[in-house]
Amino acid sequence: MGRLIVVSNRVAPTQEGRPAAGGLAVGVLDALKETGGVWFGWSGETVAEPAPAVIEQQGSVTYATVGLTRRDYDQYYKGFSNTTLWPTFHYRNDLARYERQEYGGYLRVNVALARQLQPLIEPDDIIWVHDYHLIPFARCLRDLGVKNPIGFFLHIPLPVPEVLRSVPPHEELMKFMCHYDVVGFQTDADRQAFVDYIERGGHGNASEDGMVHAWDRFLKVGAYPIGIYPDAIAKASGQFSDRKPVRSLRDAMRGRKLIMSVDRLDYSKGLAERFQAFERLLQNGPGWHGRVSLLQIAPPTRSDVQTYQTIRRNLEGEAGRINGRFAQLDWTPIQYLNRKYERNLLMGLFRLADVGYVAPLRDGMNLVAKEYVASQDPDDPGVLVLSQFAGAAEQMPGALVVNPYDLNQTAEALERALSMPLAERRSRYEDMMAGLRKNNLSVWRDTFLDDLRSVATAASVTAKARSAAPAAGAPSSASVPAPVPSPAAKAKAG
Ligand code: GDG
Repeated sequence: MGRLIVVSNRVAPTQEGRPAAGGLAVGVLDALKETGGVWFGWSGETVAEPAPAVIEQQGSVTYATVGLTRRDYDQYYKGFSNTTLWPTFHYRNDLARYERQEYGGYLRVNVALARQLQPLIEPDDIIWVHDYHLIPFARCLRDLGVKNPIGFFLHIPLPVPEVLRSVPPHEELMKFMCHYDVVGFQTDADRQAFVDYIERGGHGNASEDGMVHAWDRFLKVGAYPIGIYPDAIAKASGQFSDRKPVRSLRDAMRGRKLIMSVDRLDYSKGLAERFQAFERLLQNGPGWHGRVSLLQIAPPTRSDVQTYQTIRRNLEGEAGRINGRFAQLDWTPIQYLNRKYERNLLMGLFRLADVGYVAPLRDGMNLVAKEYVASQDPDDPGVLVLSQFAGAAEQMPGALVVNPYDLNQTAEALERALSMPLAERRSRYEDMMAGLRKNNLSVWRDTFLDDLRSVATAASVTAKARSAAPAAGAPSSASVPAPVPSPAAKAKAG
């Protein structure tokens, strides 16, 4: 088996060989260790001049990181990736801005990163590219003559074609996607959005086995919902439930109920609506005054992007207003904390919470929903209230699913969760844990990589059959993906 090369915008910072724990980091690092390989991407540093990749070997894994110049960072990362693609893909066209120059920077950085990776690629490697920052990456590698199998996974939603078309270079971006051998989405709805774009735009068609033929390319397209390791999280939450910060919070609650949310501070997470639905609970149910608190942990991200500064100010205003309206001398309804906590401690805090409140306005998957459930005490589990617009809603039948724009419905779900009898809580928890175990993080990774390997094998078998018997007997392209020459090879052939 060849090595795995993972490419992501950020390479998770390593600490004695262990990256910061998050879905992508944990999942891909395991696979990298098994097969050996390379993790390539931005170091997170801005540099005065572009420089060759910094290579660091840890066991069988090579970390290769590069810095970005200020201009690259502004145009590629802050600009097109996070001010055009991120808001639009989360259905916030109102917050999106498109600048042609920034798109130019996005393409330039993709080309530059591909050039830096290319010398590290060996013939048997397979390459797995992650997320919206790197949509053109396969095309850039193909232009450099790279023939290895290349897969792409989009961690965020793909919007329906009508919304996607508001990004001016939408067609070029979708064409770039077709240069991958396998394209993976979080949910079936995202996969369908891609197929609709291709088919309704007259760019190609999809067959039932998940193969898409578009712009002279064949690729496999599928839904690969990202998971977690629920048993590892359950263990950590049990161990941390007695740590001092968790004990202090338990003592401070003095028997009150706790609703808990953890999100990066991002407008896609619907934090203002979340506060307002909690306000509605207090407004409609005076019996809850002094008996329930909302703990919102929201570490700031992308704080140099204007819209993130605005949302931060708004939320501070909302939390202050609601607390001002309802607080009593010995009770603060909303505890809003703008800081990051250690991961295992978060899991311990989740275990203490009666309700996990996960209400994004749009989310590719949302790992917090899964982590909250996995952290629960099986004998006395809490209840998950989950937005219908999180990818996780397709997978978590035991959650109370809400429309986060409907404040009354969300407030009613919170009330129901806070009052739910133990037997129902247990049964919902068990259903969800079974699903989390069945579709854990290894399943996500292995299903994707198996598909990438088999599409690549099918393509190479077809190529060999064609070169052995070019006139007759080659399998039909309807059943076996045809190898498609890279743009570089096409140019040579033409
Ligand atoms: C993207 C997609 C998709 C949060 N606060 C702290 C902390 N976290 C951890 C959580 C969780 C992760 O960060 C957040 O993951 P999410 O899935 O909830 O959301 P995004 O960051 O937007 O991730 C998303 C994901 O990619 C994976 O494909 O699910 O839809 O948007 O693991 O626990 N971790 C620590 N301290 C914190 O304060 N240590």
